[in-house]
Amino acid sequence: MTKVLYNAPGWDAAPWIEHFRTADPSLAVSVSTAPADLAEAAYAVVWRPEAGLLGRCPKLKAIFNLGVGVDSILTDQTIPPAIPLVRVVDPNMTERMTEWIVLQVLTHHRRALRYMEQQRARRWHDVGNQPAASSVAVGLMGLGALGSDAALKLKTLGFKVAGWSRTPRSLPGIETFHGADGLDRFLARTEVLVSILPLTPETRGLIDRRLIAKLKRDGALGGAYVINAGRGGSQVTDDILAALNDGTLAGASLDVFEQEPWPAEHSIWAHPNAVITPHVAADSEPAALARYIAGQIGRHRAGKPLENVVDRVRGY
Ligand code: NDP
Ligand code: OXD
Repeated sequence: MTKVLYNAPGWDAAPWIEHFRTADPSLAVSVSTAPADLAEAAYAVVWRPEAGLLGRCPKLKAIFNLGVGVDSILTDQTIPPAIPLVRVVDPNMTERMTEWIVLQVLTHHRRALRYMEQQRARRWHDVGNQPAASSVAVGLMGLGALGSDAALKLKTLGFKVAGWSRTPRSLPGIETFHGADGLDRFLARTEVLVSILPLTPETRGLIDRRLIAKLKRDGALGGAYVINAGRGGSQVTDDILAALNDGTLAGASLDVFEQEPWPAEHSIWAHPNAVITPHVAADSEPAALARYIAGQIGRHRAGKPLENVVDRVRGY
């Protein structure tokens, strides 16, 4: 049996353990953090693990994140740098994220918030200005596993799609920009900004008042919109709220926040042009991710290289 430590504070361990058993019965997955169990763990499967825990597992060969973003693990200085950290790249996760992003883009494009409000007031009124998707410029910050899938599906719906990444990327039918030099040109052509960036020192606080002011406000939609499903640390929520209040932004959809749960007393919850969801854009599904991780452990035991290993210097 191969000993695997499971640590995901706040999550129900039972379905994960059951799906790991189904995916590979030779994996003995345990939640025990007793010193004797930590001493024998060969692999760890974790989501926002207890600080310092992984540093107490001397036989660890690899760490598997049970979600995509690894920012909360990279802050733990006790993890030996030589242990590979693997992130999730799986169609199950990618498709969920694309659903959320497309839902938010269409919500603002088709004025769904206005129509829902009118429905509650039993008001029959065409709010007008229904531009074709082909005249609306959507821009994705982050063209990785998640951003590139959403970009291509938004393109299929007809939107004018562009993407911005750290290094040059090329995707069919998508205008691409990269690096600090490409950012202003990317923002100037973008009406609906979608961020699906990892949280790194470079992306922290990026979506602030100055960046928002650079978005295109005279496009087909007649205003600018911000959608963020990457990490809350990349946005300044108070700046987004101020921009919604003064009209610099016509709408926003936020799934992630600097602090989670986001405080109930913050005014953005009640803003009529904001959609707030509680970090649920793409949930980790135990069956799919246990299959993915068990497959990776199988590769590793067979002497093959692990896939989707995080570059700790780059931070994602
Ligand atoms: P990837 O690592 O595949 O892609 C990251 C993308 O961001 C790459 O295109 C990368 O550029 C770009 N990027 C990173 N740093 C910069 C920078 N400084 N400037 C410009 N571009 C940058 O990640 P995924 O697509 O798999 O996931 C992205 C993030 O989504 C996760 O890190 C996580 O935070 C978030 N997430 C949120 C979920 C939710 O439910 N809200 C669920 C799952 C993920 P390059 O291509 O040049 O490397
Ligand atoms: C994340 C995730 O990285 O839910 O946010 O996977």
